[in-house]
Amino acid sequence: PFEAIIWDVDGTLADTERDGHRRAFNAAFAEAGLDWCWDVATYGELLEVTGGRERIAAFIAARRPALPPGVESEALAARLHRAKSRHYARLLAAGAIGLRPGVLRLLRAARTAGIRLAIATTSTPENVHALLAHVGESGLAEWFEVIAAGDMVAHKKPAPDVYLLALERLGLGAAACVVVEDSTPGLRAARAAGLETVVVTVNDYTRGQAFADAALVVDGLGEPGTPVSVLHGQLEG
Ligand code: XBP
Ligand code: MG
Repeated sequence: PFEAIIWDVDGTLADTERDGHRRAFNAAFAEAGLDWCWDVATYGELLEVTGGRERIAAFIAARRPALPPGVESEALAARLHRAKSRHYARLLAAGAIGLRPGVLRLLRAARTAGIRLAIATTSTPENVHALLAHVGESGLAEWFEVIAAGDMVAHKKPAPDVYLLALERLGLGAAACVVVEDSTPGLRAARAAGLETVVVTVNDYTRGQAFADAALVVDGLGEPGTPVSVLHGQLEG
């Protein structure tokens, strides 16, 4: 029987990328005196690389922006990413990002039904807590029994590691869980861990991606009275 829902965070619980992470990266670049600016379209391309530090390093490797003299790119990426995390926490504390419509209702319904909740994210536990602390539901982080994060495993999504860690900590097999994801790297990670996955498309970043391996693709979780479009579903019929 179905016992737990494992949630992705970025793009799934909340639409964090464009107005959260992207703005925090740009604030870190500006603070470091760099003239790099990730516009909305550029950031969409950079999202192919999961993990913020890895994303900065990949940007440096691919686009070869001017680096400060004598600075090594991995060290710069690590330093910029620490600053980015600080800016991201500040944006969240200012209330910049809320949960996606329907998420809170679904979480409440799951709890009422005795379904366990977990998180599997590429980002950090600190970022997850910063988000969940500022979306208007006190104690929300405690609703999740397990928070499995990218820095706890050897390989970030699309590798299955973070989902396998979530299963291990839940003490459940893949067949007892359903995943909610928003992106191709996330779907690949969940499927590689043997998990059935519902994909909720979120924005122009993920809407056009290939989700053939998903059990169900919907364009939102909706609220009562709001139609949800099923874009693609193997669970139908
Ligand atoms: C989300 C990510 C993250 C965020 C940045 O992937 O790739 O890298 O963009 O977070 P997913 P950090 O939703 O598939 O988990 O800067 O903390 O890495
Ligand atoms: Mg995501």
